[in-house]
Amino acid sequence: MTAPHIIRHAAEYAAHLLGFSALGIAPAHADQGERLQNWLAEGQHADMEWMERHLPARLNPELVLPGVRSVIMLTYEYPRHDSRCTSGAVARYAQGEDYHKLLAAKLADIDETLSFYGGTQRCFSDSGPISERFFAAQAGLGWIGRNGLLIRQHGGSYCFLASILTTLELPYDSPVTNRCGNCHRCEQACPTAALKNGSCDARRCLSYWTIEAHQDMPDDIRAAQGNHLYGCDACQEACPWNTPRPGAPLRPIDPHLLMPATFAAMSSEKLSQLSQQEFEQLFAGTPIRRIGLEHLTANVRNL
Ligand code: B12
Ligand code: SF4
Ligand code: SF4
Repeated sequence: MTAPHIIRHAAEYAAHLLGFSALGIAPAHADQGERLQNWLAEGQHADMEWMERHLPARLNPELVLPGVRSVIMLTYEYPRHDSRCTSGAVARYAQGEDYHKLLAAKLADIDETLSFYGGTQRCFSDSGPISERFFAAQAGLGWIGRNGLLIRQHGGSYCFLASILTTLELPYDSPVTNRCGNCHRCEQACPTAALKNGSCDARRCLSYWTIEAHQDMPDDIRAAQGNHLYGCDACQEACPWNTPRPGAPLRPIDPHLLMPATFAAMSSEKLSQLSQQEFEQLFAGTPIRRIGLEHLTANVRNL
């Protein structure tokens, strides 16, 4: 049988070659506490009812992968630069191609490597019933900030998280110290006061209202929408850990995640008048395609 640290090394090597910026490992049965249940009980998930359905699996990874022992957590950088285009602000994570697809292909390669060592895996990136921020923190990749996001001391929060549940027993990492200190900048910067007690209330979050919601935006949220066309980065822009530090290593950004020039230069007038065919052509294979033309034009009209 191959020694666990050799398997870990093989996974790290594969992850590095595939462009992931860091890898950490947590025990699959780490105690998640009651934060998620409380958040759901308070209705903070708004109309994302799938979150209630996922609860048993979220709390018990055994239901997702019988025999699971370890959760490998990975970070993948997305663009850090200013997210405004001509028509409004698009969240940095959503500017280019759909990351679900991009990362699924990469995760499948690591899955194959681990299978070679006798593991059975399930892989996700924002696509499955697993608390990705919780496991990323347990795996020592960063801490959960007051904006609810996973923050790295040397890299901030502008990254996707991806997870691999595996039946292999691997060497585990330890959580790192929370470095938010007395800072509350994210809470102060949130346009809708959605942040409290270290988590975000989706009922007030612009990311929810401009992407996930299947209901009309309430007037008080609409009044605070500002130039947010799709998603919101305000609580990340305010975070000092997202300011590049002198001497910090430059992290290359996958060109697939950059915004195409045709979209970047498009006016809000043009965007609000797109035909279905033009919408499909412009946004095929991007996260924006997911919300559909009607939701996008409603967002544009509020700008
Ligand atoms: C639902 C969801 C949303 C919803 C709800 C947001 C929310 N409050 O979680 C909406 C649509 C609003 C949303 C918005 C955004 N999201 Co989102 N979202 C998710 C999703 C699918 C589930 C999150 C969830 O379960 N939330 C409920 C809360 C209660 O659970 P949790 O955040 O996992 O919290 C756990 C831990 O944080 C832990 N915990 C927290 N504090 C503490 C303290 C202690 C002591 C302990 C023990 C545990 C603990 O307890 C919780 C339960 O396990 C995850 C992917 C995933 N499967 O995890 C992506 C995810 C969290 N989203 C992500 C992103 C990028 C965003 C946005 C930045 C997008 C944007 N620019 O518009 C915003 C940021 C909003 C914010 N400030 O949180 C990334 C975060 C990457 C990162 N660096 O952290 C994720 C991980 C997707 C991914 N794979 O990359 N999101
Ligand atoms: S994403 Fe925007 S609206 Fe949501 S919590 Fe962060 S700053 Fe507030
Ligand atoms: S802005 Fe301040 S409080 Fe908020 S996550 Fe960043 S360091 Fe923590």
